[in-house]
Amino acid sequence: MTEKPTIEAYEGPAGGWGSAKSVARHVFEQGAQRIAPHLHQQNKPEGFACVSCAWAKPAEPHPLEFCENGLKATAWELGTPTIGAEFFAKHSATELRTWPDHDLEKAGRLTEPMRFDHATDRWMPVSWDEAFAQIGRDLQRVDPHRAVFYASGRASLETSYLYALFARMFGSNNLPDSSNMCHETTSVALPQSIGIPVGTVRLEDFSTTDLCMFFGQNTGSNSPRMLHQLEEVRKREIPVITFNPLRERGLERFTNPQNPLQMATGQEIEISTQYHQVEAGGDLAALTGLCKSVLALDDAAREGGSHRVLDVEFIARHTHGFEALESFLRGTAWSEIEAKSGLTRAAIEEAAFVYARASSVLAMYGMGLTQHRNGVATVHMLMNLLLMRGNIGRDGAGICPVRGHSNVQGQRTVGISEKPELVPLDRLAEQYAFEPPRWEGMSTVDVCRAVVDRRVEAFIGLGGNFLRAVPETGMMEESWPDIDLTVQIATKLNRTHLINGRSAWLLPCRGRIEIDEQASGPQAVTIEDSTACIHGSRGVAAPSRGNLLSEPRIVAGLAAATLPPNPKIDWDHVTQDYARIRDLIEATYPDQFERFNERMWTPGGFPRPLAARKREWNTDTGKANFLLPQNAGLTSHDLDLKDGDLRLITLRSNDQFNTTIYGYRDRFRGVEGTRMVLFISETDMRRFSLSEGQEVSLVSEAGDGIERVVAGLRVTRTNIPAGCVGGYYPECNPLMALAHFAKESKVPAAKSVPVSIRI
Ligand SMILES: Nc1nc2c(c(=O)[nH]1)N[C@H]1C(S)=C(S)[C@@H](COP(=O)(O)OP(=O)(O)OC[C@H]3O[C@@H](n4cnc5c(=O)[nH]c(N)nc54)[C@H](O)[C@@H]3O)O[C@H]1N2
Ligand SMILES: Nc1nc2c(c(=O)[nH]1)N[C@H]1C(S)=C(S)[C@@H](COP(=O)(O)OP(=O)(O)OC[C@H]3O[C@@H](n4cnc5c(=O)[nH]c(N)nc54)[C@H](O)[C@@H]3O)O[C@H]1N2
Ligand SMILES: [Mo]
Repeated sequence: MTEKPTIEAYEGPAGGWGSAKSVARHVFEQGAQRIAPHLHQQNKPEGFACVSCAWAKPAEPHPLEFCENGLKATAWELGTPTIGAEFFAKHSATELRTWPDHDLEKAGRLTEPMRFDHATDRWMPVSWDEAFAQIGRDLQRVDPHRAVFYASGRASLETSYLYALFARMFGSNNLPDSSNMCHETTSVALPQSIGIPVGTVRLEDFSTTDLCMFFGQNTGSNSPRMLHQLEEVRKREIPVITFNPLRERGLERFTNPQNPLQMATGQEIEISTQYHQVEAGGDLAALTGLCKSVLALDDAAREGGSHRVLDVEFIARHTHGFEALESFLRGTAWSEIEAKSGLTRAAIEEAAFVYARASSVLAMYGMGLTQHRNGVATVHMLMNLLLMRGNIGRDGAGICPVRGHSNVQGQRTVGISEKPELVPLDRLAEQYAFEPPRWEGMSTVDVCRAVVDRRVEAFIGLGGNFLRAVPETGMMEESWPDIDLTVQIATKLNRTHLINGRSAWLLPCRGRIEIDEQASGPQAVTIEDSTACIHGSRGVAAPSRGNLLSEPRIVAGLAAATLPPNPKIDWDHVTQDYARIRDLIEATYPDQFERFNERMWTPGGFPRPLAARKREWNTDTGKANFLLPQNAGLTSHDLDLKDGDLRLITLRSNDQFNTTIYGYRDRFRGVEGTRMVLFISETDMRRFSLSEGQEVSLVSEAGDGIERVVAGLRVTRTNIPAGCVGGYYPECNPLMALAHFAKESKVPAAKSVPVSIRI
């Protein structure tokens, strides 16, 4: 299956020839004929929105507005292999469970709706009518409190809106989505700080900013098109400061594969001008140190009679809580900041000095902040840093949570949320003449807990690989077969489809890149990017072989079969022409989606109105709030480790999209042919007497007496702070205890899993 693993330092830049080669290989392996003609239509105003990351798509796109990983995603969706009745007659679920994630998806696109036959341990083809009718009958027997409507962030605004409506008409607010494992920390923290749940940065801000800061976001692998903006920023000699335990290549240097001169000459652009290898979970302390330094610089300016460093006018007019922050900062000792961040005072002051001199600052962050116990407090502290100098609501400044899936932000915008207070329920009640449920639904970790406690009767999955993506995968797989009804809407086979409820269905859908022909003609859909701009996306490739339906049709089919007829919505009619769904969205959210159908093809997308961009604050105080950590500890993990324990960061490689494993080449980290590695510092190798290449196990140290082990990890010497180790997600997910999540947002704390090494 895999070649002999090799691990050696990668000397090249991000992008460059390595990226070009990697792309060519994926296009070739997946079937070049079907893919190549469509590459130039990726992220173009009239083309399709990439199915990989959520980064913004510019109004004036580059000739080829895509990246290595976007191409892999396109190739993976459009690849020619398919799997149908023959494949499933040959392979039982028990057998397929022994296949690695990579091989399962690589087998090809699903081709027909299927029902799982427990007697023969196999998926069996059924008709769509039969599937809808039986699922509808099964669902009607389920208590809405015990039904879960999960979504992974790729589905369009149209699909997502219908899906949320279906769940609520069924009587359930159990609408968790992948952002519960991802940027939910942002969605909780930012409304408290600045009154909106999303970032304020737009693409144009990169042309006027004076400083870019990165906290725990791996641009080169996970949002590589942002390297275009960073290239431009660096050409203007704007500094970039990074906080990350690992030296991520895409944040160090970059060669633009679309720039012939750079490619020919091997010219590299330095990205980060300062790189701070903070400890895993050390950002809350590091940010506290940054804020403390800014205060000290302001003290010095005041004493010296020079220009203030704090934006006193902004603080007075627009904020609340500065005095409390000030006394917190003055009362926090540098010794504590240094101990908890793993950085020296001098290093933090060096970053603060550049920050204090920049007039407009952009702060980007990702899972390195959100997937921690104190993630919410950390995002608050980052916001505090920006607010101190009024770095919000003006050009070139703002906060930029870099989102994951291509429409994960949009799903929340159109009602996929377990939190009823975030959804305009009264308006829905009026629009569709029904009484929506008002109770608080389950988040992803709540669902996991409920599955383990046998409190879930039905699980519908709109995309995703739930059982691989969540924590506590061992216990989850054990409990899952006790669910009465499991339905998965998917493009490709994954492990979640091999562990099934009593009545189990697998419904294959078309992908966004494929032409979607309905009664009124070919359809387009819309998505929202990380900068809150809404884009149209039109399928361009012939649909994959087989008996596939589009996602809106599948959701409509399920809804029509399950719900009593409602004169206010004709599920079949609205999915004959998706413009009708957009009209419904506009009727529910008139401020956000004004003239939706007309504006959806605006080049660069049309921006949603965001109050904080105008310095209007929809918070409890009517101001932007400076907020302090609620508990005394200054770390993002707040779990004390026993001597000898380590903090495990679970990581994405450059050859995967979440649980979709494209291959075994993590080029930037020099790992090839395996994913079973343990990234560890030289210091810890000596401390535990380990040698390079040795195989060890990791044991979870969650302190609850449950034994969780991942074996067969190759010791790999890495430039990472002592005390922290790294391993790949999802291979390391069995180590994550369900109870170990961000306190206020319930995002699993995947970046600080307490572990020990067993030899
Ligand atoms: N190609 C590709 N693109 C993707 C994805 C993919 O899997 N593949 N996934 C998509 C999804 S759903 C998401 S959510 C995003 C995820 O994109 P990112 O937010 O970049 O998430 P990760 O790669 O999990 O980790 C980000 C970085 O956090 C650093 N880190 C870990 N712990 C800490 C810490 O305590 N402090 C700091 N400062 N840094 C830390 C890690 O070293 C890593 O560089 O990407 C999206 N885009
Ligand atoms: N340890 C650890 N765990 C993590 C993370 C981490 O950093 N560390 N990250 C978390 C994060 S941020 C996220 S977002 C989750 C996500 O984790 P996943 O659940 O893996 O997310 P997806 O990439 O959506 O799921 C992949 C599956 O979606 C299906 N699919 C692909 N395209 C489509 C489509 O167009 N329509 C439909 N219906 N299905 C499709 C395919 O069947 C594919 O197998 O994992 C989380 N889990
Ligand atoms: Mo994500």
